[in-house]
Amino acid sequence: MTAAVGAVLTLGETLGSFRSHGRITAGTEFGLAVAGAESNVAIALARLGHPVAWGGRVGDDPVGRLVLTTLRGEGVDVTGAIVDQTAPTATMVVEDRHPLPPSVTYYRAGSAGSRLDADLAARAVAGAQPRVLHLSGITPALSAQAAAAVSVAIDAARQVRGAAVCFDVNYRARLWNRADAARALTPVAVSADIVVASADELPLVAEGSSTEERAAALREAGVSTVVVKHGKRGAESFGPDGHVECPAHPVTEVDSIGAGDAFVGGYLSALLDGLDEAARLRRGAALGALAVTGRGDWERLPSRAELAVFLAGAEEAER
Ligand code: KDG
Repeated sequence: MTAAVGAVLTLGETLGSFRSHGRITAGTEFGLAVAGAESNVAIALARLGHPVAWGGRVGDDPVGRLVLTTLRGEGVDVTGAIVDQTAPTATMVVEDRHPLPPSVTYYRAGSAGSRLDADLAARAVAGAQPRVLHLSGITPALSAQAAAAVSVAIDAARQVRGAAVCFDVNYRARLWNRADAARALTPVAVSADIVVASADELPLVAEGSSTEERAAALREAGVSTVVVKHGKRGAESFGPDGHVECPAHPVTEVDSIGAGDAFVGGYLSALLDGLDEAARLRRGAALGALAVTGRGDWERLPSRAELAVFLAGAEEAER
């Protein structure tokens, strides 16, 4: 099987996520799920019917097999993925500390995913000829090799006519410090077409004393659109359509992890559908809202039909 040409391509590390039922003590039960910022975006797009491929490395172990079967089952093309015979699939433990936010511990040093390499990246881009290449700032935090693969992927995407590069800053304080992240991520951000960040991530990749100034600095450096996520307060963007704002959907939040990736999936879906910036933000906000209504990063993401039901505000059971 070959990758779907013209699809969205995303590269990164996908992990086994062990989510505790309550605080962690002896005997606490865990649910195993599949997580990873880039594959969350891929699943969001696949559920909305877009052809999408994920590339990365998993170990030859049960969690690696779960990652691949889950992504395949969600309709994500994984032909560009490699099963590494000598490194394990990364895992993370998510401690449910309700009513406090969850706490995440990563087990990914030396993982298969951290061995993402330039060869895989170049081949995945050449095979997919993507309309959109989506990358996140998590990957360069994993290893020098993974950071180089990100640059190679962007260079390769530049050879694909009409391809857009989307970069979500996704700073993870448990992987590196802000100074190292800023040094590594700024060159990536300025070589992207779309930069997505929360307001507190934006200073990592742009100079300025306000969101407006930082967005302007990125646009002067060549970025077409800067999208700023404000969580429960919605999102805004700065781009060819000027300054566009969008409120969040009020929903009851169960689990906020994955909301940002869901937002990106919705935003890119509307972009691929040829919709304007306001509609891109609206679809992003809708997916972000739906993602937080249940446990797991992506399990609550909608199909097209479910998205329509949500946007119509339906309250009655369908029966
Ligand atoms: O955005 C959700 C991700 O944070 C989660 O799925 C795991 O990729 C992950 C990470 O590095 O935090």
